[in-house]
Amino acid sequence: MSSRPSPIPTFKCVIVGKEGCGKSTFIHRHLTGHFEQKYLPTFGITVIKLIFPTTRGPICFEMWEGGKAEYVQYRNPFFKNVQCAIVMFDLSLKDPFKNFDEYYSMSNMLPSDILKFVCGNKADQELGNPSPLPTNIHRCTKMSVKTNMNTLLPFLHLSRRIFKDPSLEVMPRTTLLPAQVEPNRQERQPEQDKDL
Ligand SMILES: Nc1nc2c(ncn2[C@@H]2O[C@H](COP(=O)(O)OP(=O)(O)O)[C@@H](O)[C@H]2O)c(=O)[nH]1
Ligand SMILES: [Mg+2]
Repeated sequence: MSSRPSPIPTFKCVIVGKEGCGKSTFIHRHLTGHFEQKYLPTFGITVIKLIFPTTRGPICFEMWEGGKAEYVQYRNPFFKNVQCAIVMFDLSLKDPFKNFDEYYSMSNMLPSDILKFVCGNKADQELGNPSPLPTNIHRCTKMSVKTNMNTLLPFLHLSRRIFKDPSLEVMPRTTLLPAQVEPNRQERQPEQDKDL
């Protein structure tokens, strides 16, 4: 009797925010564990699946990122069947929440019950006196993709809400990298022979 592994629960998650705020770098950080210093603007729509191990089993976030033109259009495939959203601001700007309504009100294009996580990236470069949070937003988590501060929190928060389990824990994806394998004795033999 063959037991097929059950499919990993997968959720479509859009990431929105002004160009240059760090959306691609955030996804790349989770994908590779590295910080990308170069700015490579996103054109069109990119979709990358990120699978995280959690205490409730693996969860997959299908991350949708659009270039500037993509997510401002109404009724486009970007927002179709979306289940959660990460709204990102750039704290290194003089006025990080300029155009706040533009990004936050994308919720008008999303179902009202969508799960959202709002974050301010580039906290490592935050200016001394940031502008206050707009009144219709209650919490904006500071993050730095560069220093890896709070980068797992969006997925922790969203997974806890999805599974309705406030004690759920998410492990970083890098723990999925294969463990370093010690070569067995036979494989080591030629190396040792050389020393004889
Ligand atoms: N200082 C700093 N720079 C960052 C951080 N996150 C991203 N960046 C830089 O911001 C630039 C734009 O990032 P990118 O992810 O392409 O922005 P996107 O247009 O929102 O996708 C790149 O040069 C990144 O290296 C961060 O946390 N701190
Ligand atoms: Mg990008």
